[in-house]
Amino acid sequence: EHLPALLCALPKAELHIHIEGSLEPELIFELAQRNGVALPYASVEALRAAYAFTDLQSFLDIYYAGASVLLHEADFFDMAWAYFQRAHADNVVRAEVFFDPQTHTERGIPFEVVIQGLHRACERARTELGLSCDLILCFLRHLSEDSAMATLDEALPWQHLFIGVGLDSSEQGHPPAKFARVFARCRALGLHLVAHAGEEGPPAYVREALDVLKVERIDHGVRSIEDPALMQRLATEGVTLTVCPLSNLKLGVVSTLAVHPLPMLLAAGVKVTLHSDDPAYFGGYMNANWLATFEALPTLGAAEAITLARDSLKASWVSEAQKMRWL
Ligand code: ES4
Ligand code: ZN
Repeated sequence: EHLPALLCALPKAELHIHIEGSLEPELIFELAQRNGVALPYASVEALRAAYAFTDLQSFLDIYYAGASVLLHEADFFDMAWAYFQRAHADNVVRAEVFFDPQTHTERGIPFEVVIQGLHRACERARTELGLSCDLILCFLRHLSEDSAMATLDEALPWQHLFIGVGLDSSEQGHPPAKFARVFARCRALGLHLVAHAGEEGPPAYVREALDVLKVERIDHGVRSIEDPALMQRLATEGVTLTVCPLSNLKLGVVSTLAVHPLPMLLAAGVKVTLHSDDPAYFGGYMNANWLATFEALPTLGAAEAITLARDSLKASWVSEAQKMRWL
C-alpha cells in the first residue's frame, strides 16, 4: 500500500491552523511552571484526559483555558516554533497561521508581545526550515464588533507582520454580518479575508461570509452540503473550503470519518483542502488528518490526494511566482 507514503510525502499548504490550538499538554505544563501559573490539573495525563469535548463550545472553553499559560514573547515563540517543526516534518511547505489576539489582550498581554513572538518564530521557520509562512489575525466572533475594531486599531502598527484577517470562535448566534464594518475596513487596508462558516452554523452563514464579508476562502464550510444551490455557487466561483476532518470528528460535526462529506464536495466540483485546525486537541497534525481521512474514505485515492495537495498550494496567499515554482 503506497497511498499512506504518498499522503505524507506530498508538499502541502496548511491553511487552517489556530496556533493556540497547537499548544500541546506538555508545553502547557512547561509554560505554567516557567510562568508560575497554577493549573487545575495535576499532570499532563490529567489535562489530556480533560479533552473530552462534545461540540465547539465545550472545546473552546478548554482551548481558551490552555492559552492562559502564554504570558511572554518567548512563550508565543516557543509555541509557534514547536508547530513549525511539526509542520515541516509533515512536508508542509507553506503555513498560513491563525492567531487570536483578543484571547491574550483581554488577559492584559500586550498585542505586540503576541505578534513579536509569533513573528520571530516565522522568521526562524523561513530561514532554518525553508518553510514559507505568514500570520492571519482572527477576530473572536463571540465578542462585539467594537472589540474587533479596537483590536484592528491595536494591530495597525504591526500590519506588515500579518497578511490577512479571519473570524473564529463560537459560530451559532454570531453570523458573519455582525462583522461587516470591520471586514470592510480590513478589505480597504488590502488585507486578505477569510472566515469560519458552516462548521456548526447553517449554510446561510457561508453565503453571508461571501456576500457581506467578501472573504476569499471559507474555513470548514462543510454544512454547505445541505444547500444544493450554494454547492453550485461554490463550484462555479471556485471558492476553496479549508476542511479539517479530525476537528469535524472530535467536535461531533460528523459522527465518523466514513460519513464525512468530503467525497460529495469533491464530486460536486467544490474546491476543498485538508487541514489540522487545532492539532494538539483533535489528535493530529497535517499528515494524521490526511492518513485518517483516506483510511476512512476508500473512494479517495492517489489522484484525489494529488489534487488536494495542489489545490492547497493554489488556494494559498503566496506570490504567483512562488506558486509557479511549486506547481
Ligand atoms: C476553532 Cl474548530 C474551531 N472553530 C471555531 N473557532 C475556533 N478557534 C479555534 N478552533
Ligand atoms: Zn478553525
